[in-house]
Amino acid sequence: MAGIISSVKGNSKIRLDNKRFAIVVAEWNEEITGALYEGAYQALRQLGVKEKHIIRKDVPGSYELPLGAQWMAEQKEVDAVICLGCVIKGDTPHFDYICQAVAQGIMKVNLRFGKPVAFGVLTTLTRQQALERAGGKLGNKGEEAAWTVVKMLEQR
Ligand code: RBF
Repeated sequence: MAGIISSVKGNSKIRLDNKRFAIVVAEWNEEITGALYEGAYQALRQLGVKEKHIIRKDVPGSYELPLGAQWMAEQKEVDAVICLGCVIKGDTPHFDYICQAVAQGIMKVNLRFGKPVAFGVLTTLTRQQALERAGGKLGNKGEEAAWTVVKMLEQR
């Protein structure tokens, strides 16, 4: 596993049994986003996060993730948010608009609330590429998004 999050994998430097996480999940391509959710949820549980401290919020599509994340981040008790979505390139320029808006929207929520908000959004050319990253041969990006917010809470 490349990158900074490898150090979080499996255990954390801080206590997580008193931390609360929100996972915002886009319903578009739900076969993929459901698998990303499983990855994120299991990663948090494995790190010692209590079941009752993981809140799931569903939104229609990835474009709605920033607002869903904002609703979660504005709740005082929520320590970090994980956004999960899957945008697959179609035949029209929609892909670019959605990806741009979601990436920038999620970044704004990070900075506005000063809480980690992970961009666990697959932006792929094909469904196959998405499956490979949602529990397939390239791992599970939902799991990695969970490790990322934990890593950020450790840095604080
Ligand atoms: N949402 C996704 O999460 N993934 C997609 O691949 C996706 N493709 C879309 C393609 C088109 C042509 C449209 C109109 C919407 C798509 N959406 C997708 C939904 C989008 O995120 C949002 O829910 C809607 O645009 C309503 O705001």
